[in-house]
Amino acid sequence: QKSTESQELTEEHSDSIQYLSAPLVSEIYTADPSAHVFDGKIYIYPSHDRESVVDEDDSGAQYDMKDYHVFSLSAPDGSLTNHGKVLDLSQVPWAKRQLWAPDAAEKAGKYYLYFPAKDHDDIFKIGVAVADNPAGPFEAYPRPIEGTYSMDPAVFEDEDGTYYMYWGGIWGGQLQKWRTGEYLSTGDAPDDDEPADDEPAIAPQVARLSENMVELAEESKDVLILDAEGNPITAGDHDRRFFEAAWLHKYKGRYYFSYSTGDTHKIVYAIGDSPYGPFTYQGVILLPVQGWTNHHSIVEYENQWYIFYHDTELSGKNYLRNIKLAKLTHLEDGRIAQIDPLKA
Ligand code: FUB
Repeated sequence: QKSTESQELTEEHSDSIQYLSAPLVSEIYTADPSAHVFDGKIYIYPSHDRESVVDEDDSGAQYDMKDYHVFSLSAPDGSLTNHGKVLDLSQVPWAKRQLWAPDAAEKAGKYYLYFPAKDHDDIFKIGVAVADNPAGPFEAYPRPIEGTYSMDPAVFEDEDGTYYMYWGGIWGGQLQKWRTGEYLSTGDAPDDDEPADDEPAIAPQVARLSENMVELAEESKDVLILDAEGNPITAGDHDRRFFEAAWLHKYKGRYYFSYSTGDTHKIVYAIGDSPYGPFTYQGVILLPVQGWTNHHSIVEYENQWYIFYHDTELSGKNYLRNIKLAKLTHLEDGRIAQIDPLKA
């Protein structure tokens, strides 16, 4: 995950950039913000970026995170509370490194933190930790959730009280190494094990969660993302294919699956009529931010929708990010108005 044209551009003109929003947190670096309304407040579950001695490489080893912190906002324009550290790598027996983008869910007064990490064989899996309070601290289960792999979990509660977990990320996120149903790696280049450009892109995964919230209730299924003609988006279509950062929200009875396009740096979305998809590609929600990664969540608070995202305004370094938020608008026809995070 190296510099790109957009990254170079924003660095070159960094004095003149006008950002859409200010960083929410400046005392530590934060990224990948998953926001939820719990108890009338907005709780944010971000990654905690830090300087690391690990060299940058194309698998993203420099994103070498070791713990999670939780924040809450009394309202989108209200005061921010830092609830401190809620889980440390040393408290997760199965995990070796890289605590990447987490998400959280509430059920029956318990709070669940879902998080990816590389296990002791350096294979990404997804774990879960539980708390009595949205601000933690969280206690991790001793093993990853069976049937999960890769990274970037996002949990969606449907109106009937069913919970679904979406996950996956290609390149450093290893999703391309699970195409046979087992981990199979033919090389260490980011795109080794990817399909040919004209084949369907690698699909993110979805599975219903069990009643107990700490297991999958079923084997995961591919999340199909189709173009307007009903054909799968292809692996070579880097402007539209799934890369990482899955998120699901529901608006007026329809399911909106949004994600990052990775090396083209956009947050895009597709709409479907079932939480399992298929989803039809619609367009761009968030144009490239400053920095290589783009990762978001979408949440409604008092009849207004918001997107939480990150950029690198505070550090200028891809792996030291800061979270932000902006208003998000659903248009009359159900499409989402495009947001430009760099308002020049
Ligand atoms: O924060 C580490 C990784 O960077 C996340 O898991 C990806 O979505 C990207 O934001």
